[in-house]
Amino acid sequence: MSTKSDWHTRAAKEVKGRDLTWQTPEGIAVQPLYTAADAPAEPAMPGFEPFTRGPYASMYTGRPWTIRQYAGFSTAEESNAFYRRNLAGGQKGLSVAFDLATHRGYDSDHPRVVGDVGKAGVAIDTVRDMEILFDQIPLGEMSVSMTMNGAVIPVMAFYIVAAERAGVSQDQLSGTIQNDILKEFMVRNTYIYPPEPSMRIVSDIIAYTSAHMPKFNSISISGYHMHEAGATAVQELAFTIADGKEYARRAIATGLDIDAFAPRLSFFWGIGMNFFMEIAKMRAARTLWHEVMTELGAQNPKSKMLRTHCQTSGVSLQEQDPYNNVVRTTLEALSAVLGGTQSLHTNALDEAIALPTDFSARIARNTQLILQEETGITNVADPLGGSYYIEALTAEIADKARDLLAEVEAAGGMTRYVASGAPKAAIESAAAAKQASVDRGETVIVGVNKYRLSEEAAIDTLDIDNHAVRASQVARLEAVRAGRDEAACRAALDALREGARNAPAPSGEGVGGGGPRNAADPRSPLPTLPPEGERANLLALAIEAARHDATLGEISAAMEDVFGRYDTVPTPVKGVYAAAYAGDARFAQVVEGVHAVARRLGHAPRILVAKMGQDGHDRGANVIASAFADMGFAVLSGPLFQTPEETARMALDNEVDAVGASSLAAGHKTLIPELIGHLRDAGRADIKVVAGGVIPAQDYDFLQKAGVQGIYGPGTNVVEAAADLLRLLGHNMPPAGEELEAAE
Ligand code: MLC
Ligand code: 5AD
Repeated sequence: MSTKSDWHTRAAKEVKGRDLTWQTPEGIAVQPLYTAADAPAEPAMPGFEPFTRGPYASMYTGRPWTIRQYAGFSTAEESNAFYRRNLAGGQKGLSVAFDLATHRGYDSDHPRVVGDVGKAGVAIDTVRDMEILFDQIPLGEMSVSMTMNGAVIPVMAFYIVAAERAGVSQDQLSGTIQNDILKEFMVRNTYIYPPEPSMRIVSDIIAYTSAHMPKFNSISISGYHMHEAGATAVQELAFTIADGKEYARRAIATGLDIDAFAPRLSFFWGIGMNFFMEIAKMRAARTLWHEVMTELGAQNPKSKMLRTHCQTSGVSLQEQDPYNNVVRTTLEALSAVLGGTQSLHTNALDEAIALPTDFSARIARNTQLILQEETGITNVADPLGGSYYIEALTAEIADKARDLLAEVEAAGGMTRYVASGAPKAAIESAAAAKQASVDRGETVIVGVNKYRLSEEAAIDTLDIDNHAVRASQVARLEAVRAGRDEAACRAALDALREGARNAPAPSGEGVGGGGPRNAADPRSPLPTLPPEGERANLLALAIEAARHDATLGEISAAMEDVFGRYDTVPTPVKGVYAAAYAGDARFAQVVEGVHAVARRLGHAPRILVAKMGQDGHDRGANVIASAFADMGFAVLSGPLFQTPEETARMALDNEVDAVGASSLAAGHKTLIPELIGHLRDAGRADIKVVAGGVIPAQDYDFLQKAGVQGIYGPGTNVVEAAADLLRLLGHNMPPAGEELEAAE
């Protein structure tokens, strides 16, 4: 019989001794062949502890995963109609995407959210909106996921009261609330309050649902957004499990019995293109969660059983040659399914450009229906169990994540680790390294950095008229306010404010706008909450306010009066991009160009990387800021959530030469022209304004007419974007490769 050593000899001959080891971004050296000697002992059966092979014994042979497409846009009426069309087309569970105004606790009539209402999700201001959103959808039967973290208290309250008005009591409601605030401070950025009161809110929701809503998952502990921000699989895995451990500890500290709430903790993974790694990640996660919950004293096996939702990766999808995205999503979905997911969202092919249309949503949904109903994949539980490679990779990724988990423990747990800024910086470094690898062509993306089409065909995309959405929301807000018992509503809001006061003493962490970075002393003791029975439950109080038709903005503001609102200023990582480009001629040429412009201006060209509106997607902005700084620009990173006027003021005060506006939440047509208007009014039309992010080609003309001088969509090479900016700043920058060829 042939041995592994025989194989090595033969393979080495075939490839003339070339090293076939694959070094992954996780630091795993993947071998070109795995055998029984590499795989750990046979794992336990699916449905048995530690659940590596899946939470349920029968897995998809008993019940396939839930096809749960995340969606929401415009008004409650329009989203409701979209949901009902999707359910008729074969979708099985609902998942609500709220707009960014709602996420950040603002009513649609608030002046800070003019560009955001109805854009990246549905606008919800009152219980009335929530009733319309679920009109004719039987909430006692349909499981509903709501992605809400910042404004989680009013949104849960609205959901419970809307169901109540439809005759469905809260104990019948099944579904999931995301309620995962720690990752918001790390990557997703839709927090409202500082970390400590935010953690109290998480605990209050766990306490409330475990007492009153036995079928409702109190949290969706999410790695997805870390994945999307550029985290490696090990970072996503370790930080997410560590977040889960932190939430469980907090809940225990308020006096809850672990087995009373842990069976309703759920997870959420991002699934990218590294096919086997993603499967191994999901299996390793179940193994590790079992370990963590055992360590915390859980007795009930259901407390130790990790159940998860997955979403295929948004960042892996491209604007160029967009039908390729159907293929990418199919592979990612297959990976999630072979990893044993309980629920799945498949992204639409127009992801890199806009929200899904009916057409693109249908293809995305059908991708799952075809996997479930045409391939036979659902007929065997954990079909990859026992694969030498999968089992070895599962063990290795789990080991690496254990090391990182130990680091988090040494730092005092995840709240403190997040406060130190360390995990955010680690993820940003991984993101910058990944971008450099794509820009250098080492990581191939078909149709983007290889096999690029000379001409792209346009596809139809969804455009939302946010002025019209805002007008209809404002009208409904006024009607609701006019029709309520004002005194009762005020009294309920006052009670909520009082309840918020009954909170742990602030530890000083970031209160007053400090930001989580370097704020907390990792050795300071955990703040002590009064036990659950002795303190007001914020969700219970908010339900009372919602019954009296208090709005989302009012409920959020009542708590903000006590907790304050939290701000952060990004501090991009340094040196990662330059290191990846060491010795690269084009990079050196751009650096030289920056020096030339600096000599002419008398200072390094100054650029403000700006985020306006409630769009907290900052991966792109951070990568740009980090890479441009490495190329010699003087980069100023603006705070998140600025109004156009605030951004203009910052540009003027700092005398920048250019503003780069990063937009990923569809606010660009409102916010960027406004910014340009403010610069012009100040007599500084000479400051160049460029835009980057998710901007559909059909908006280019509009933006250019408004004065935008460069637009850089997904798939832009960052070094070339810098070269382009140098051209705008008057430098005679040759196109890529030109001067180099001349020199050869
Ligand atoms: C399942 N069941 C079975 C079975 N499989 N019973 C017998 N045999 C089998 N093989 C039972 C379960 O026990 C359960 O009942 C019921 O069927 C449903 O199964 P489930 O596994 O709980 O699935 P589901 O209800 O879909 O719940 C999945 C979940 C949940 C636990 C992961 O948390 C969830 O739906 N999450 C979705 C989160 C989401 O959509 N997030 C979107 C984020 S988008 P019982 O009685 O035990 O309950 C985002 C993007 C952004 O965040 O904006 O940034
Ligand atoms: N509708 C559908 N999908 C959405 N996503 C975000 N908002 C919506 C929405 N309103 C998806 C995209 C994005 C990820 C975070 O969730 O795929 O990348």
